[in-house]
Amino acid sequence: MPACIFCRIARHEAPADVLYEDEQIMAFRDRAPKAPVHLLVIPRKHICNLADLQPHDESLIAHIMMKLPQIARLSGLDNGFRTVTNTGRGGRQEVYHLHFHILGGGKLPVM
Ligand code: DGP
Repeated sequence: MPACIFCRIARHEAPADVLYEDEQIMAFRDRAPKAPVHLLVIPRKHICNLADLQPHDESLIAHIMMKLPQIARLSGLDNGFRTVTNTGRGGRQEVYHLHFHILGGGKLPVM
C-alpha cells in the first residue's frame, strides 16, 4: 500500500509530529486539529477501518485501546479525552488507514 499516507508516516517516509511509537502502533498530531489537542493513533500495519478487521487483529486492537489513555496523558490530557473512529463513507472517513482520533484540551461539543 505505497500510496497510503499513514503507511508512509508509520515507515517515517512522510513527516509527522510523532508523540509515541512502538513496534505495533504510532501516535502523531493531526495536521488539521479540531481541538487544542488532536492526535491520531494508528496501527503500523495497513487496515482500512474497523469494518476491515480480521479475527487475528484482536490483540493489536486491544493494544491500541490499552495505549490510548497513556498517549493522551503524554500529550497533557490529564483531565480526560474523546476518542473517535470514522468508518467508511457513512462515517465520513477521509483516510482509509484505521486511526483513532484523540481530542481534548478544550471544550468539546456534547455528544
Ligand atoms: P478521518 O479519516 O475523517 O477520520 O480523518 C483523517 C484525519 O487525518 C483528518 O483529521 C486529517 C488528518 N490527516 C490527513 N492527512 C494527514 C497527514 O498527512 N498528516 C497528518 N498529521 N494528519 C493528516
